Amino acid sequence: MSFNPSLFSLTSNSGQSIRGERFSLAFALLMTAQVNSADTNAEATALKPIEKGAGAVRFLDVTSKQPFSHQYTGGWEHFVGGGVAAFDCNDDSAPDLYVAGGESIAKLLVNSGDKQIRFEHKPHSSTDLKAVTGAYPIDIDSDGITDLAVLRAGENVLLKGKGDCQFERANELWKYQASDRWTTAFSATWEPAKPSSTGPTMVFGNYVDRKDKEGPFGACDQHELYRMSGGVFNKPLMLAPGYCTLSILFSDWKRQGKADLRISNDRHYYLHDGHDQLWKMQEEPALYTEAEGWQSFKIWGMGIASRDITGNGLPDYLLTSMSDQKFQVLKKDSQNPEYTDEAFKRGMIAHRPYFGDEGRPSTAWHAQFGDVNNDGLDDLFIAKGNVDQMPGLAIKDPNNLLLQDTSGNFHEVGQVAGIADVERSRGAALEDFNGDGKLDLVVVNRRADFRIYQNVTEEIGQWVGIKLKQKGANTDAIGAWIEVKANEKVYHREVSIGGGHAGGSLLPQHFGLAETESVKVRIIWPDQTVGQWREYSAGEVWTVLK
Ligand SMILES: [Ca+2]
Ligand SMILES: [Ca+2]
Ligand SMILES: [Ca+2]
Ligand SMILES: [Ca+2]
Repeated sequence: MSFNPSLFSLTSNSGQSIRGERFSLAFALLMTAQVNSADTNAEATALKPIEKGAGAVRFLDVTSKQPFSHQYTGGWEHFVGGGVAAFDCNDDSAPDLYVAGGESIAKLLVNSGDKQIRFEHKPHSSTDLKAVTGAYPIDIDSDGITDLAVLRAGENVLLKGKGDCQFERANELWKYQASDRWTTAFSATWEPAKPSSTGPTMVFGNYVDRKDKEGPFGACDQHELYRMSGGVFNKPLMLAPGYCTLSILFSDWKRQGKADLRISNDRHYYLHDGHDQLWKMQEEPALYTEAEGWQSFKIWGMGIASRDITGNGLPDYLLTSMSDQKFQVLKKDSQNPEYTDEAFKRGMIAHRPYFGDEGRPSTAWHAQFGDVNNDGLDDLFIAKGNVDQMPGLAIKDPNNLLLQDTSGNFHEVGQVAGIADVERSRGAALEDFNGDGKLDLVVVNRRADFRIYQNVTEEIGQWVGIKLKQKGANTDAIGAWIEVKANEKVYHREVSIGGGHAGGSLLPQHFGLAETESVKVRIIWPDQTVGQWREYSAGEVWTVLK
């Protein structure tokens, strides 16, 4: 195993230092409206889209400037999926992409690194795979080069990164025994109970069992958990029952020093018996029960976004669905997985199109938090789109961009910000693709063009990027917590792999800072070692090493 020594110096990437005036958002007041919510009482209040002030947030659609086009295509097996992985495959700090194509080939898109965002398809037989539903970046063999877990309707593929955006199939090398399932979800962790382990614990979440002749309804497949020993994967342990998941996430929900596995499930196929699940990770994983505080709930679970929005140092979870989204916040001081749903209260419910004459509810997929105006408050992107032609749900279903205000409430700005695509969106990545400190956006669409939006917001705050690297196993410090002191508060950020809809990012963590010019940063590493507070200047990406 070789390691790139250049990773082990404290570096600041040459990100351009930008200065922004702090701007205050003049939010429109609430207007009363009727909302279809199973979880809220009849007296409902909907948030009016912002038209003033927040109009400062602007994205430019640069799709037509790209030397390629791409669509997520196919029949029933590709009604779901359509994820994108964002990571850096050639170590030039410009994030690259691997985009699912369904019946079309998946594409590795290499970033030019220019200020004007531009990706180029790098064709190769190892990456131009068909039947891909999604992908997640992960350094499986801890050699400092990011690998890919590629999810498919059919055999999943592990691609070993070779550097310079070259990949080779590694199922055989790592003895990864893939099955012929319909995989739609992925998450990975490094389990602390396995100190001698050099590899990740990976779970592939499977959707409907296509071989069940009684299916598809009530024919949800099981999930496969792989642990590594001696550099190769063991035979998978099956996690059952499965309830047709579309998103799973290893997350340390109560800061116990290890992650458990949250599974969001699609009630469309499990019909009666299913619900969302939380697996307690141990040698033989076990489901949290109602007696342990896990409250059973049923949604059309499509995606998970996690972030500490409430500021209590614990992760909160946004779960996408049809109609209402969920936003789960752990009950105060609870040691059990007991959550309160605050989606409605905080304006994150996003249950139907916010323009047009559609009265029908929305269908939501990938969701991701990120501070698009660098005012120190994380905002929320949600990809929307009809499954295919479901008549009970909106056909022209615009994607959401919800800006957070200082009270922790969210307000729709998708249309004025220029990201309100009404195509059938699925996966997405909200990341800084041109290194200017402004989060950009890419969106995968089913039977419509893959979209690339450059964040061109002019009035924008300061920012900092934090990237973690550690020696030995788990090079990207998955399971670490980053703490950033700025704006008289502490931001807590869990570093994880999983969630989203069929895709995720492995990139520096972006923090919006408003006017703050320098921050103090401390890392709680995956082994629970607590680092020192160190000062970093804003406007750059910093690598913190252990
Ligand atoms: Ca790159
Ligand atoms: Ca690797
Ligand atoms: Ca913000
Ligand atoms: Ca940018």
